[in-house]
Amino acid sequence: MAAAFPDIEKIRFEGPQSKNMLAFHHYDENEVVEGKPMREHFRFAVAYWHTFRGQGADPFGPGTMIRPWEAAEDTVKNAQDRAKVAFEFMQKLGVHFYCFHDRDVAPEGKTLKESHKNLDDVVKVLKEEQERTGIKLLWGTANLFSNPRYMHGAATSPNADAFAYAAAQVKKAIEVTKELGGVGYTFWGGREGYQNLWNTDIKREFDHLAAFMHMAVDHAKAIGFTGQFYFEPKPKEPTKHQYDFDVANCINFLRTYGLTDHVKMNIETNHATLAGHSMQHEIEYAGAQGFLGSIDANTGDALLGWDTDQFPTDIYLTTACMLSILKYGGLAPGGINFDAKVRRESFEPVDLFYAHIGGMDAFARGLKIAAAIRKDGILDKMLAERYGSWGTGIGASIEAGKESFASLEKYMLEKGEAQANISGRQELLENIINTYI
Ligand code: XUL
Ligand code: CO
Repeated sequence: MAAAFPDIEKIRFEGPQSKNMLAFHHYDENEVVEGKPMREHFRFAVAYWHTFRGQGADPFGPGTMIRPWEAAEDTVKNAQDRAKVAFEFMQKLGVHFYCFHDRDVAPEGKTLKESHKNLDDVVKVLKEEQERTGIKLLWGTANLFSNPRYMHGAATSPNADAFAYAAAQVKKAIEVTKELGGVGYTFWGGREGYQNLWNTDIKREFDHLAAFMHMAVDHAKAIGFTGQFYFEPKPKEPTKHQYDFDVANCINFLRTYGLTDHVKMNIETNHATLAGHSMQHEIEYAGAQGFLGSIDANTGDALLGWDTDQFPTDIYLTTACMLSILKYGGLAPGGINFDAKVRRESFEPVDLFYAHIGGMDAFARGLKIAAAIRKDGILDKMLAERYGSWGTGIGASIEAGKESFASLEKYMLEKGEAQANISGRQELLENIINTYI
């Protein structure tokens, strides 16, 4: 097969002064930060669905993308050729992981049997390409939302046959993820939610979703798949209300249904903002509760209300992400998957390179800035001061579990008034962060 990107050489690190925009200015995969090379901090992954299947269609018009390797018909042969294009792209970009849905990599057949076979035929090529390049699968997943059979949901469909079909699809998706040595498997509940409460039995749907995830965990055990499961929160789109609303909501679901030993969070930036949170909030919430797994890196547009999945270029955002990720000990075996698409007007193949290079450079800068902030210890120092009252005296005694309402009433009756508060210093802190950016 002829090269798909013949004019593009391997993307190299050239440093901040370089004017070459097909080079990294900040991402040097071998640069060691906090004792680890950048490539290990990030474990960047390309999202097969956006980068190799995104056509740029929107509700107002069809796709615009020029992708010379695409044939008129979605055949297994074309899917196999596309897989080779994907690996050429990832190798030239210098990314070491990718993620896919079953239906991104291989066409859905007329029957489940045919779909399984199509998938196996493409997985064969993916495996060869992985061996040839050393690129690995960060996580696999199943598309349980495109086919009309899933119009009411998959694991939460009122139609038991839709549930059964989804189970068969996920069984196969976990098996091919294992076959490819995938280090994770993600659940994103494409249509697991509701549009209307008058026709919805919420309790039953939650029970079904939990039963479905338990079946996945059981099957993984049965076949010896030891990868990490992830649950990816998103509050809305396509349904009005998704059951996997945000990190807090997902953790509550996992706890309620006894799934906490098996599933961590895969947190996506644009989903966080759709939920009215920042990405930093979501990472912190997951990290604080021991559920930080992996992230889907992208960004929304502050002026548009929907899931635009743009590539992240905002250094302030990546700095906040990396500060929290470093704080909780990193992402491995998870990573940073660019669940992001080039915009409809960026229709040439080279735009795929610019997009990923920009995202990787933005995270590299975020990492370096976060490491510098941590090295100076300024945030830690201010936190220690703010919580100083818990280090000694009554605070230390409460934290040690030695106090009660009665003892605290006695303490306060004797003391008379709480000690004076200290300033929150938000403006100072924001200014300090800006001195590093
Ligand atoms: C959808 C989304 C998905 C998941 C994988 O918004 O983020 O692509 O990441 O199913
Ligand atoms: Co995602």
